[in-house]
Amino acid sequence: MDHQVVIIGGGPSGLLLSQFLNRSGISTIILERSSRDHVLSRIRAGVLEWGSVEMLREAGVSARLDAEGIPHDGTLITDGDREIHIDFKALTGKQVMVYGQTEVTQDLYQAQDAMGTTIVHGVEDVVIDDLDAAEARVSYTRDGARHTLTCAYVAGCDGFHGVSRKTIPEARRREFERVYPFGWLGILSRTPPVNDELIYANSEHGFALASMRNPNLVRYYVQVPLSDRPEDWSDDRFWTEFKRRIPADAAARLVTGPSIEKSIAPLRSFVSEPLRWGRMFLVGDAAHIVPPTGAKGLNLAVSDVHYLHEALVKALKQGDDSGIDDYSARALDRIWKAMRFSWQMTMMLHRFDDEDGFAAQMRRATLAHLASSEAAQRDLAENYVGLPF
Ligand code: RFL
Ligand code: PHB
Repeated sequence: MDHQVVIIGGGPSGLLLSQFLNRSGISTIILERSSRDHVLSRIRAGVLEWGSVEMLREAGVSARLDAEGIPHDGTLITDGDREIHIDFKALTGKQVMVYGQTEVTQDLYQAQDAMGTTIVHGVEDVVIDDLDAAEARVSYTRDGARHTLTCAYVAGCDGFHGVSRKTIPEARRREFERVYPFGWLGILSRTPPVNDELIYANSEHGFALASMRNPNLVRYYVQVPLSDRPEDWSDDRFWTEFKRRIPADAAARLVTGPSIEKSIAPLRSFVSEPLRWGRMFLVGDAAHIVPPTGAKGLNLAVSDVHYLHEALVKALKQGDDSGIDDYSARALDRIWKAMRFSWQMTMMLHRFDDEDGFAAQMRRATLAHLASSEAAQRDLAENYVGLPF
């Protein structure tokens, strides 16, 4: 057998799984379609649950995270000029950490290099076979040559558009999906954050989010129609729209500047079951997508890795298959709770152009209840800081 575990995809899921497995003495190879520079150029997530921070510490990749990450004790949810402060620390005793996915990925690549693990970039046409045989087979093309590897297990960490999930016969997969009628336009700008904490803003003009990466780099978003393209949004148009959606006191102190990145992401909820198919396991975005409103995508990838690492160590080191038999059910239990939370946050905070009067009143009442009920705030805080693994 060439490797104990072949990992398809070198994003956060694949890298973190490889990091844990190699530290446990299990041999891996990562097959990644893109270049390292391309993987590191994706902006994406910004908020880590404390459980994710602890996982990264356990993986030995937290030196920079501990030095440069910004712990947040709470967040602001706003509805026009009404401000609802959700105090995570007081309500749950926990915090979250603001630290970009790009940084997490960079730290993981560096740690993998230091350990001397194998990461092959530029692979094409990955085909996964023999998942019900004694050894699984993974073939791929690189620089025009075809290669085949044998392994005990395959980890499908290749994101929503990867090949792993599609290797499971369609008739044996169950997919659940909700596509939302809008996207998020995000910009990065070298300006100071408008607020110490994130602002999730509902307004009559639609949703906006004020996030950050460091004291002089912000990540701001506005809800846009799915038909919009980044070229439709000049910086001026973005700032004008963003200001209209956040509370007036925040808009008055907002510092604007040129954007250094601008992109649009559609919003989707998606789960594919099961997460195990013979010798293959799905991890992270390969199996599930959440709308970014709850900041759960990367954090779910981390909890999947937690469950799968534990299961693979049991199977490969102790000959005990109970962990791999339970992986799908165990991970899905937590995934569905995060799905529910992300859906609820998305429904509560966005403008739905086609919504009827009743739906609009439900959204208003949800926000009014959140403003006046500590129990509702605690429920939100408990989910936002992350449910236990
Ligand atoms: P990734 O990051 O998509 O990585 C998959 C990797 O697999 C490679 N690949 C293949 N390799 C070989 N063969 C193939 N056939 C392949 N097909 C694909 C790809 O090149 C890629 O490198 O999935 P992974 O590792 O599961 O990580 C998931 C996270 O990236 C994702 O959940 C988060 O970014 C989601 N997300 C957020 N999550 C949070 O926890 N907190 C946040 O604040 C947050 N904000 C966000 C987000 C995602 C966003 N977008 C753009 C979707 C904000 C946004 C705007
Ligand atoms: C981000 O900083 O990119 C970010 C933060 C919180 C979210 C989504 C994205 O809910």
